[in-house]
Amino acid sequence: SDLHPMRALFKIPRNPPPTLHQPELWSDDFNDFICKCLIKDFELRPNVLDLLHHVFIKQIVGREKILQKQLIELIDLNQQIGVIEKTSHMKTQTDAEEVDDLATLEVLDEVVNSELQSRYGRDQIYTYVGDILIAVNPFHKMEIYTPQDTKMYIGAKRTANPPHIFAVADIAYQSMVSYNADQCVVISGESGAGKTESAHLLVQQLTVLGKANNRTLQEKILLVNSLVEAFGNACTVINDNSSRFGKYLEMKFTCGGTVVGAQISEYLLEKSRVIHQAIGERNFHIFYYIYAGLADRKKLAHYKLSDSKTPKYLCNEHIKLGPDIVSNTFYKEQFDAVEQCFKVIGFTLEELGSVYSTLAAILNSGDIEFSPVASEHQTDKSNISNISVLENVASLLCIRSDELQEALTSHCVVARGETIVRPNTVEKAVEVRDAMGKALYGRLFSWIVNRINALLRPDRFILCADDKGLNIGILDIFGFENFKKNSFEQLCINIANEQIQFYFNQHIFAWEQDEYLNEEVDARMIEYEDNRPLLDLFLQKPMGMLSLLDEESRFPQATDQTLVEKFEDNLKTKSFWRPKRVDLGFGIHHYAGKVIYNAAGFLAKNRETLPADIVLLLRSSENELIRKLVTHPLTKTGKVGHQPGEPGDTPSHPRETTNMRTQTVASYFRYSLMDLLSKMVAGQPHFVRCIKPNNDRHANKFDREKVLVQLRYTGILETAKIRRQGYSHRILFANFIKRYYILAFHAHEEPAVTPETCAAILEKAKLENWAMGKTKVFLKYYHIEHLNLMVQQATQRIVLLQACVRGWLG
Ligand code: AD9
Ligand code: MG
Repeated sequence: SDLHPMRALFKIPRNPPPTLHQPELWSDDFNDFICKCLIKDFELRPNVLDLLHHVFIKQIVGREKILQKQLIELIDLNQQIGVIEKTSHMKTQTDAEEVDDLATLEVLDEVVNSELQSRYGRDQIYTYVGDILIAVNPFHKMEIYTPQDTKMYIGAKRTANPPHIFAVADIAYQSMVSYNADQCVVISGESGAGKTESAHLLVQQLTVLGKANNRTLQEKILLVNSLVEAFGNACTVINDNSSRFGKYLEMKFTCGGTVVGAQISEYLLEKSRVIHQAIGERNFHIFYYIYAGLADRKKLAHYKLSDSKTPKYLCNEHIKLGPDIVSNTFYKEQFDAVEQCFKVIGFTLEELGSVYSTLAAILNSGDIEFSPVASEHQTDKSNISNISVLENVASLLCIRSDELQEALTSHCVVARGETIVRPNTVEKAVEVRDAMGKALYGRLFSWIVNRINALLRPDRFILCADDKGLNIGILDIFGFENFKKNSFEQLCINIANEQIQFYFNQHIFAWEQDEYLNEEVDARMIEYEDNRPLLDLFLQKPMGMLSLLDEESRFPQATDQTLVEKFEDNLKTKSFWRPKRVDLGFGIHHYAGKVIYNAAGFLAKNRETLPADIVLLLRSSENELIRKLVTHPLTKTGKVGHQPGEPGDTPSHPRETTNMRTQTVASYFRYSLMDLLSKMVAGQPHFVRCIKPNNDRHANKFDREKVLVQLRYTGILETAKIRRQGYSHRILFANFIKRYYILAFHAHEEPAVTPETCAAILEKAKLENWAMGKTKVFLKYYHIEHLNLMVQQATQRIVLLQACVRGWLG
């Protein structure tokens, strides 16, 4: 070919010397030229130049072996003196102005706080603490998520760019590909701190990194979050788009790193919101969207909804939404967007129709009213006072209205082998009605998630035989909550956060320090707040709070009052107390602060009984979706193993039975939590800690006190300390040598697996502050980055030089 590879590589002028195969005839000018190119592109040291001259001038065709040998020497020499010298200046302390990594600072509460504050003032919302990313919510749109930013963070050295969430995506992705290992990103922070936004940004960057070769798949994955959030998020007093469920999104990749699918797991949807919202709060977004959207399409009548009378479940006496829901253009647009998501992801029109009917049935059911019927037998009976509403619900659910009426106003009891029908009081009938609404919604949500999973499950044929595929999981749960009034929902949410904090502590402190002891590495131990006793308080069996709650829920005579007394009698710890003058109140000192709970309604919420009569009736529905919702166990599959350091024990698999009594919310909650942990423990974790800079959701407002509290309870200061003093990476000798020997040995050598070999590599790389254990090398997070970069550069050079050799040899 007329374009010589070497010429292509080094942009050699078109007119080369007369004979390329006779380098001894090359002009001095040309030799100089080549040398300059090589110096420029390879950054060769001057003493390598002599050798190079030699290679060019003295070699002749036919002596390839010698040429090769000399080139290997050249590569080694180049690596050993050139590259290493240049890149070994480790960044230990940055300018005082710009501290991207707090682990480089002398750590003091106030120093860290001030640093975050001044960065925040400059709109630098991201900061590292070692390998952990802190994200301070900017509360305004930032221009740092553009396609250019996306590009800038792909495969870049971390110190090359300002800290960013995209860098976390990159490191997770690169680690997955280079170590062939699953990864997980754990995002934590209190409600409104920015977890969900961060999760979106991670998915966005990962779809680019995953080179989704198929546009539709990329689009689908990006829409998953929006879709599930329309159903699982709601406006609370803290956050207009608050997650009311926990979400673990796994992106699936081939071993080569191409994204091939996604799977979501949902945890603990706050179903009680369907029937009741606290002061100043709203129902799940989707209800407003569908109400406005259907009104816009003149479809309200079809779904038995009225545009003048707002469904009760959407009326919070404290928010006067009323008729303006139907004319709300934002809601209408959102409805169109949700429908679009459904369609792109692959739901059929028929399925969509059923989803809308189910939602409409739930909204209508909230308007069913009951009135007491006086009876001769002193038992209270109830009647439905607005039969037309009942008929609407029945028709939307495709069941018979007389049967629905019966199931709502009476119940069957089996006594001595006989089935007896007993009437329901008004109170009981309302309870059944609400239980049906909650159950339908919860199951609809799970069904949507399962359906998405079926549609986005990676095609088996994409993954080759021995390629089981890899994944990156992103955990975004509801954040820690402390309202004026806290109920069972807050307790569950806060326990989940407690568990995530425990997981963080395990990774950052406990396991790391245990290993120092085992490996006899001398490292200063860091004190940290261990929340294990608190987890035990909640999860231990049989005396933990959830077990006590379950036990009490089994007694028909129990009341919320007897429940708190049971707590008081059994939970003997400083973290639990009974505040005086608060009826049914109890306090818990969580890792993130003190919360006063009110036990009113705990037992009912925990029992969450959906009567068998309702289940059986819904199973007779002519609508396939409705039948599916009550027939198929929508529980998660997969074995839950015992985790190291995990409190409590392995939960049993939840079973759905017709009377549902066996499965309490608390036991399902415990099961879910363990299921989640088992998924997370399988991957190498990356942590993102979101910080809320103020309670007013104001941009540019940094409330020092507020931030300090979060820094304290999340253990950021201790994290900074351990990241500075500790060793975040611990690699077995053999693995370390296999990966990095090239930095100190010849390519064809096989150095012995000994600590000495490891030390030789580290010394060659001019790294300091590492430690040698009994079986592992202990490294700081920045050592790894540095070593990886060196290997990458060395391989690049080898590839280039090999290309040259091939060129020279024709
Ligand atoms: V909750 O526990 O689900 O109630 P999150 O998820 O922690 O909470 P979310 O991500 O929903 O909070 O963020 C709250 C609001 O902060 C968002 O609606 C945005 O208005 C705002 N936010 C958060 N992160 C960013 C960001 N990176 N850029 C701009 C942001 N705005
Ligand atoms: Mg959220």
